[in-house]
Amino acid sequence: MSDSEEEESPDRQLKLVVLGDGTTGKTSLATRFAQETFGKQYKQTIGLDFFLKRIILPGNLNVTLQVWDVGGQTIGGKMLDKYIYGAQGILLVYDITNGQSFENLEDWYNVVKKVNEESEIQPLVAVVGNKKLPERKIHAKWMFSDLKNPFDLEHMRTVKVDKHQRFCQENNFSSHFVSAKTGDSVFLCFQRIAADILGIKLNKAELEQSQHIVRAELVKYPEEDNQHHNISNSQSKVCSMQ
Ligand code: G3D
Ligand code: MG
Repeated sequence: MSDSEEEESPDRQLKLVVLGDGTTGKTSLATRFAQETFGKQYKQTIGLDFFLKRIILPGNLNVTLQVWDVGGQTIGGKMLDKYIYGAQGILLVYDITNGQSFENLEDWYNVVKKVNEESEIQPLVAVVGNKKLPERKIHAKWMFSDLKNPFDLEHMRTVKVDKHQRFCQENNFSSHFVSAKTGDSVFLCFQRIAADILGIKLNKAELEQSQHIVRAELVKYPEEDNQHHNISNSQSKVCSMQ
């Protein structure tokens, strides 16, 4: 495609809202997707927060995703309707080790239905099972191994996959399992949601590629170390390997 052709196709913008109980990992998920980071620099969300992230879907379609994090808003929260209003996609996030957070998705969905009661176009709803747990429990299981647990909290799962799938089928929701901590399937989740909203089909190769993005940190050493490392400045960069 030539430069001029590219300029002619404007970006599509989609508003996505991340809902669910506190501590299910909503902020971690949004941050992981939009900034490729996890934990640390995040503090309890106050007020209206959204991230912007541009992705490219098949057909060279540029899509800017507005990912809204509802922060500390609970069901019945005053601002919640304002967040949800106009969203093309809703992510209902629960923690796979916390059954109650799954049960409560029904109530979160009821809020979505209420906001969209009079709207002709309904948002796409995605159920996202995330995998959080206090670090010490992971350590108890993995402390004798040098390997990092690649499955996050799979071994602590209390919400059965069947139950999750049934909920999705009954309500026509799209179904996702992610780990905001390891980054597993996070990009894939957002990519599938965007593609579904826009009616774009992702082929198997595209789906697989998005699932297996492994990130590696490239450290650039200071000048005096250059004879060993042959790298010229001290900034760090991030690279994606697929
Ligand atoms: P919230 O925005 O839904 O309230 P947060 O949730 O994103 O603030 O996450 C709450 C806690 O869960 C954080 O732990 C965070 O690190 C952890 N968490 C989020 N996602 C995952 C995940 O995929 N796996 C694991 N193991 N933990 C996760 P802390 O201890 O920092 O409060
Ligand atoms: Mg939060």
